[in-house]
Amino acid sequence: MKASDLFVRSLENEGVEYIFGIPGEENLDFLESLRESKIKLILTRHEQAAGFMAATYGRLTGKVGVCLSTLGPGVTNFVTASAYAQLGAMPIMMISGQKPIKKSKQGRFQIIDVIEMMRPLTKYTKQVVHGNSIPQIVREAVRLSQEERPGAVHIELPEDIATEECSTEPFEIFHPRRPHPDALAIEKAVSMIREAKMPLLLIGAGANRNRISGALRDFIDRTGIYFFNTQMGKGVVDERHPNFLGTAALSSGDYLHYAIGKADLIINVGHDVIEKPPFFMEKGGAKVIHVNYFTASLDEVYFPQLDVVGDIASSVEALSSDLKKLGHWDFSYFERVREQVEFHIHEKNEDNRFPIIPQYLVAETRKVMPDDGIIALDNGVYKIWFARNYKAYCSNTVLLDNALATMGAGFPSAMAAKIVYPQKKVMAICGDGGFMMNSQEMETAVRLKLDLVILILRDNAYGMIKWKQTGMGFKNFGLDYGNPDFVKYAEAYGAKGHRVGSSDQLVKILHDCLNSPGVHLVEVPIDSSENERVLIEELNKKTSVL
Ligand SMILES: Cc1ncc(C[n+]2csc(CCOP(=O)(O)OP(=O)(O)O)c2C)c(N)n1
Repeated sequence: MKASDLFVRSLENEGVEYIFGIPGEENLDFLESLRESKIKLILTRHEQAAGFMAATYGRLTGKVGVCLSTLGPGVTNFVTASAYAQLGAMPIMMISGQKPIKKSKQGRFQIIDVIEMMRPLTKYTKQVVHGNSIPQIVREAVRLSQEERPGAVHIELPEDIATEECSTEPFEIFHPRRPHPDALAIEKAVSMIREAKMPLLLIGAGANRNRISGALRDFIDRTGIYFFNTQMGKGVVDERHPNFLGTAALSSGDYLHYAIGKADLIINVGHDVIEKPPFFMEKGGAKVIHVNYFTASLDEVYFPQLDVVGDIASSVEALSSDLKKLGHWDFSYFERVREQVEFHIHEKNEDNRFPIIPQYLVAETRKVMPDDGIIALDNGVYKIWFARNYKAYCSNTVLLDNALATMGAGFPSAMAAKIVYPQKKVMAICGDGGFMMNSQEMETAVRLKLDLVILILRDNAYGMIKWKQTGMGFKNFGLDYGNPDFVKYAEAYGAKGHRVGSSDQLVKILHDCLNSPGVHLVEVPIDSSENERVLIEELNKKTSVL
């Protein structure tokens, strides 16, 4: 069998359904093999977007998302997506082409050392030098990308190797069971939880996996323990639960941090240090139990006293079976914090001034999204508002990047979400800055006939940085820009463009767009004054509230 056919067969063997990307001439044998395969090629307009889409496919399915590029300039465009997947724990395989390695007549034209470039951004990066090693390399790459903690892998297939005749076969795949946590670690955790007076549960990104939601919900209901989450742990347990305290969108100083400050034990399920810290540990402060697939990596603000390592769902189930509500636990303070959080989050939901304010935007978006509808956020100041104020009801219904925190991923990840879940409503929510970083994918979305809404929050500036600039007492400089006419921009791609001209139009426009076919781009002007008023002034002077 030809090596490129063997490569594609090996991917089929792994259950790969899609390959996102842009081929170059070095991939033409691979492309020809793909033509005959049941794997679907999703051609994009930029490799970075293909990488974000593959990573989101991996994030949502737990199975490796695959993307393809040519050598040199194609694969350098994967760099940000690789970092995004690697930090955010999303299984992704990048395949890139290369000039012939045995005999080349092209000097160093387009050649950079891709393997070395990828090394710090991946769990595994390998050049194929013999066609017969393809099954082993693909299996190893998939195993590593999907194994906890998931991440990025890269394989380079040179042009001449792609044409070699091979005599090997794809491996048979056996899925290993994840190890149970150690019984002594569980015993120790149970006694720490029993001895605590005000234990609190934190749910982080790593808990956003199958099976864990139910186990955590059961733990909360059995013990009555209150919980909060990180931005990437949103929705693992329904945030309408009466014991939910809020999302730590900021690292300190929010209303929720009163509760964290009073807790004497935090049971941290699935958070690791790649996310912006949800709270800062202090010497002599609350103890932390780290429940994860791996031990905690330590830093100055995170140094747990106990690791419970193993399959997270099994760990949580084991803790639940040894615990119940205890009389000496006192959650009355947490209940008061919860009331404050709820009050402040909903305080301005009805304030319909125009341009709209973030609180109103979040509340109206929640109204139109079904329980299992997915919002995919880009990076900008609105991300804090959505993390803080938008209640997620189900796992993976708020896709945001609190790890690399890159701009440009919101729209491609919404496209991938729609491909994975065609029956669900999906909305990308982007700043005008972040949207324009991958807006060329409008063509891809229209070509794929995706039913998708893209909400663009227009403030004609890199607002998040402007907000910080003001906060630091600097003068306005270097952050304002112009924008295209977004309605015409959408129409130029064959999509539908809408402009929100008053606050009360917002819900109707979003609702209509979500319920009619095609790609809809909705532009809404946003008032940034609440960023300063709430996130700086109000939070700085709230000390007397509790
Ligand atoms: C690729 C990338 N470049 C730069 C940044 C730094 N950055 C973070 S938010 C932001 C501004 C985002 O502007 P916009 O998308 O318009 O959203 P807004 O904050 O205005 O709501 C910038 C430049 C980043 N996170 N990622």
